Amino acid sequence: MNTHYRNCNICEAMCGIEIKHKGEEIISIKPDPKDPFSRGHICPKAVALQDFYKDPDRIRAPMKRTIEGWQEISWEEAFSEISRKIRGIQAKYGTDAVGAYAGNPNAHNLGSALYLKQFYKALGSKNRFSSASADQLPHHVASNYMFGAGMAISVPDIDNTDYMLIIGGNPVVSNGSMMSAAGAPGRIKDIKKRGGKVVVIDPRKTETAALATEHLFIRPEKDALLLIAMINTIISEDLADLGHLQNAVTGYSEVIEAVQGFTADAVADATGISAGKILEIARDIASAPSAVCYSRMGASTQTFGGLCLWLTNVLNIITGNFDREGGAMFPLPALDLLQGVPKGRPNNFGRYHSRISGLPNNHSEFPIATLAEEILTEGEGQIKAMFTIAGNPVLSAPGGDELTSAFQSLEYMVSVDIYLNETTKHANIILPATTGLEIAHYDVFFNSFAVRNTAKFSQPMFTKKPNQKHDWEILKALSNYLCDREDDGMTPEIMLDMGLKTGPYKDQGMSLQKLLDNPHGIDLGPLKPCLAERIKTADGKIQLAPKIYLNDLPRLKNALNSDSEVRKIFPFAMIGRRLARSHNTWTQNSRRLVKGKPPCTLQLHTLDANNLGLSKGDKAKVRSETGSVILEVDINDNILQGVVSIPQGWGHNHENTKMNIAATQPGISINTLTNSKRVDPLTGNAAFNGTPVAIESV
Ligand SMILES: Nc1nc2c(c(=O)[nH]1)N[C@H]1C(S)=C(S)[C@@H](COP(=O)(O)OP(=O)(O)OC[C@H]3O[C@@H](n4cnc5c(=O)[nH]c(N)nc54)[C@H](O)[C@@H]3O)O[C@H]1N2
Ligand SMILES: Nc1nc2c(c(=O)[nH]1)N[C@H]1C(S)=C(S)[C@@H](COP(=O)(O)OP(=O)(O)OC[C@H]3O[C@@H](n4cnc5c(=O)[nH]c(N)nc54)[C@H](O)[C@@H]3O)O[C@H]1N2
Ligand code: SF4
Ligand SMILES: [Mo]
Repeated sequence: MNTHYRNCNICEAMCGIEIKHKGEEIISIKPDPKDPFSRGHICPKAVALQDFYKDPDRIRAPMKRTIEGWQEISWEEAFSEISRKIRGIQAKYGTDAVGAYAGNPNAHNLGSALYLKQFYKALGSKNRFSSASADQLPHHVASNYMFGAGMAISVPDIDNTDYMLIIGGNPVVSNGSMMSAAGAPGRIKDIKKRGGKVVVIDPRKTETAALATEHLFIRPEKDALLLIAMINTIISEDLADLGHLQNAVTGYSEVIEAVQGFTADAVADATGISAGKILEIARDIASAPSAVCYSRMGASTQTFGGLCLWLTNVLNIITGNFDREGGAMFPLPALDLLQGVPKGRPNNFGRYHSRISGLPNNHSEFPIATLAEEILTEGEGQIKAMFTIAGNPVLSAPGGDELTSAFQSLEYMVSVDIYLNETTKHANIILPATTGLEIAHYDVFFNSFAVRNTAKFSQPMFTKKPNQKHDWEILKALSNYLCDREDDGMTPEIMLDMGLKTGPYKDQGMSLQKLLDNPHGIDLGPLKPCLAERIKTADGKIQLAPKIYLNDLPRLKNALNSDSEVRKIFPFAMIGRRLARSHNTWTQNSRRLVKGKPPCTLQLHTLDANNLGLSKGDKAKVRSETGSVILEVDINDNILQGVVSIPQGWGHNHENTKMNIAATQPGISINTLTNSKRVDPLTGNAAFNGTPVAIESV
């Protein structure tokens, strides 16, 4: 029997796992109590890593779509055809005629994280997209404007705080996002054990709300109003205290000006939270020994995502809860993405705008909400060919169904993926990657968003088969073929080693070898104040009041008034939810994760169900401006009246796909109902939350 230690790389939590195996046979997958970050926590998905490894539905050789169906081809044949077709299309229509979409697993894969850049450079197209704009783009934009770098993300010091306000995040299920916090439930319980408070603001009484000191229902998309009213209260009651940040901030007087009029009384009706409660939370935050406001998906994937993330930072800063223990802090990872970023680098946000909807480009990417129209709308600059790399936008993008016709209309498409699914079935060639247990792993991104500084390298547990390629090998080969050049002999391990040896812990001898010598990982300690070194603005100060946010405030003022016309036809506000036993759209092919009661239900309030004549076990039709679906109802009082919820990541019932286990519990895709025209106009991020829908019984 052998024991292998590694990190689970499915979600952001970076849990340490211990795998007992006899050769290829896995005996057990358990938490690794010696992992300094996760300290013995895992979730059911880690155990499923073996299912993805063995999955008979997984693609294991390059496949080409022909009139007789899918045919296996050699890697050489695949790369030659792809480079020929792509260069042909670029010669005919221009380099930007080939688009690329990179999905969530790229961020969880050492090789992809390091090699995507090279691939994009070889492709040379401005039409790049990723799941970030269906997710955390407002976080990056706020960091960009306020701290001078999109990757300068502050995370809650959850292990030391006395007061945590969670707005639109469900870390008990997600295990933390833009806040890697393996074992989040325990960390939240510990706040209460220390005598602290946890307050959750969410239209649903979530699993996190159940552990909190207090939960307050909020009407979807009204969080920016709540935040600005709290800031208004703190300023007008003279409770603001920049403390150690006194000389580290510019723009405070503009903030004082900007929040005028947004009083607790003024926002109470719109938010659904009483003025008294708003005053109470604001005063509690201001008076707690330490406090942190943490806003996540609920706050970022909505029409006010940009403002929400700006105001969250402002709240933490003006109460002095920034860059100090128990507040919002910058991690200092061993491989540092901020290394080499010069202070005062020009902000490229909005340097280009998308051709059809004029959405801003951030970090060389356009928002995913605009992809379908960029493919479907004829004219100069139209996208004619696509790469999808570890992404399933047909199920994950807003208005995802549009992408079915969009992908069908392409002249050529390539997918780098492990499954034949709703997206990859449109490809001409699928290039299959290794995954999970076959790859070497180091978390390039999530150590930058983690609540404790640690470092860990996982070696591949199984050697890949001779005909298999890692994601990075595929990306590198594509780049080399496109540029007609030889292999440079580089590997992710070499790049990682160089990064570690020149990174923040170089004086402690940090290197790949050091990580290999410590298979459980290395503890680099709790988060420490480091603003002066991490901030990248030209004057070295936090920019508290960037113009783009101030200019968006008249729109927020309008949100105080009653809802739009569309609510008359579509009276309910739809939100999504995440489930403990699935990760986005791709883990549903593990039998152990999908067994049991179908999870893809419509959650609605008892009184709404009564009014609609719906009872337990009934099916309801949900209609939006873009489509309709039918699904079973789940009636309870854990959701605000007027709000309904559907899980994201489901809908595996499509023809010509091959995820056989997933198809036994297909569910529906929430993104049949979401609308690609619904975005946060400031950042271009998808606005899933609050999608207007109508419900009827069937
Ligand atoms: N309505 C609604 N929509 C949402 C969300 C929501 O909350 N509500 N959430 C959004 C969020 S936060 C995100 S991150 C996105 C995710 O959006 P996507 O990234 O587009 O979706 P995933 O399900 O993560 O897709 C992963 C794809 O990669 C493949 N894959 C898995 N592992 C590997 C691997 O190791 N290598 C390769 N090459 N391929 C692999 C899978 O087969 C699948 O096709 O969805 C967004 N969509
Ligand atoms: N088990 C599991 N874990 C995951 C994932 C998964 O699919 N499954 N996906 C991973 C990914 S890619 C991500 S990005 C993270 C996301 O991590 P989280 O953001 O923690 O997860 P969500 O469940 O999307 O939480 C969003 C919360 O916002 C609430 N909400 C919706 N609309 C609003 C609103 O308008 N205002 C407020 N205040 N709240 C609102 C929802 O009810 C929900 O509770 O999770 C990661 N972890
Ligand atoms: S919480 Fe995330 S990283 Fe931890 S075991 Fe589950 S899926 Fe893996
Ligand atoms: Mo995400």
